Amino acid sequence: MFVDVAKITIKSGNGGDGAGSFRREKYVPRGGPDGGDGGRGGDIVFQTDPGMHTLLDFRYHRKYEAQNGEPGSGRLRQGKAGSSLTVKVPVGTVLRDADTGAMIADLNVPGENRVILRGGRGGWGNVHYATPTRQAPSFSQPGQKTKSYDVYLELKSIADVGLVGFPNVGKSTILSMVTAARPKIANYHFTTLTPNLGVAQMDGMAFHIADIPGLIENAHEGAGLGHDFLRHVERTRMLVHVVDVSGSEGRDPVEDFDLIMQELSQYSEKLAERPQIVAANKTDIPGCEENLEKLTAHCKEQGIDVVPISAAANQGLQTLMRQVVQLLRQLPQDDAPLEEERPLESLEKGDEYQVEVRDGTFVVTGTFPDQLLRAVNLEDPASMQYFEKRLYESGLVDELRRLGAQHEDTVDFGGMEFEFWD
Ligand SMILES: Nc1nc2c(ncn2[C@@H]2O[C@H](COP(=O)(O)OP(=O)(O)OP(=O)(O)O)[C@@H](O)[C@H]2O)c(=O)[nH]1
Ligand SMILES: [Mg+2]
Repeated sequence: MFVDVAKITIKSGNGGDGAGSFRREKYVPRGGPDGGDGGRGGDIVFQTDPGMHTLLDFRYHRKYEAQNGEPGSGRLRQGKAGSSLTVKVPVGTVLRDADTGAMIADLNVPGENRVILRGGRGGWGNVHYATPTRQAPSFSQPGQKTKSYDVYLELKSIADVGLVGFPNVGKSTILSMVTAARPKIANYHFTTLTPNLGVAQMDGMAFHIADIPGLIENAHEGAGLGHDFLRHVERTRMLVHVVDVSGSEGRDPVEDFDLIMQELSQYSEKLAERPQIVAANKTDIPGCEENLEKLTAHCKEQGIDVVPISAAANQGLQTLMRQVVQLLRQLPQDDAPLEEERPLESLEKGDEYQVEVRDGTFVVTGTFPDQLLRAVNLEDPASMQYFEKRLYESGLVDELRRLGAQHEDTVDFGGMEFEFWD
């Protein structure tokens, strides 16, 4: 089975808690605080592996969690950092946020490493909280707890050349003649159900060719198998558009050409504008001359070259491949991301907030409340003091005052309600 989409859950490691311990020495009844910091949690890293070609592994293994940082301990001992987890994916994998559909990363460079989620910060041990007035703070900071995210993986194969055309026109036959690939070939529609990839060599150049299932009218709306697989040619540098000029199925080659172009442009304008060469196939069948002439004239108007071939009889394939190489040599390698990348919430930036007044309640949203709430223990009075300190430091208290908040007004802080004391 060919798997080219998968959904997995990823989570970076929690930060380890800071320690709240006190020095113990002979003859010193109560030493100062000596609790060490917690270790930072491990990151989630994605790495492209040129040896991988499917997302099959992700069918069976769906949860990816990096290690948590260890808590700090007495005598200023720092907790061990959690190990990062590296997730290997095929080159050409696109990551999407399953909730929003936004593209997180387009991993199209072989061997690249990308940190997708950062581990949580380790909490501070109580040694950091020793102040002149609080010589023996019982408060230590919990490690930052990380969230887990559902992400989609989509594989967009990277090939230099994509074979497109109606079903049964001979796409797989071409691939089998010019590369070592052995795709299934048969005289019926939708013989090819999953993309095939092969490597061709010509004039000292090696390049990848992708053969996808045949397209039909309305493929862009999901008809046939077309739409799902167009993503495999989305990233190709050029197309070989295969047209059956024998008219064997009562079809008109010029109409076929136009219909496929329409499908391509409805899927993506960029794809339709990709440089292409038309392979007029099945020229061994008698009576195709008129069709060939019409198609050649039609394509010439659009500046597209037509190469007559017979894939089954191995005629014209060398000329076709030679023209492909000539075109490829002129085309730049384009590894720009397909869309704008939007990283998942960054744990480093936890200080953004917005305040809105709704029915007399001051509603605070953003990464600041989210992350502060995750880092404090609301039942511990010392932790609450720290919480309050952060509210002042962040400027939120001033902002609430500026917006007219008064003593005992209700504040909704990231979902938690409290009364404003001023
Ligand atoms: N006469 C003739 N038949 C050909 C030629 N090329 C391919 N065929 C035949 O056409 C049929 C379809 O070929 P395939 O290569 O499977 O076509 P395809 O475009 O990959 O088809 P799908 O995978 O269904 O989209 C097979 O029976 C081939 O033997 C050719 O040049 N001449
Ligand atoms: Mg095929």
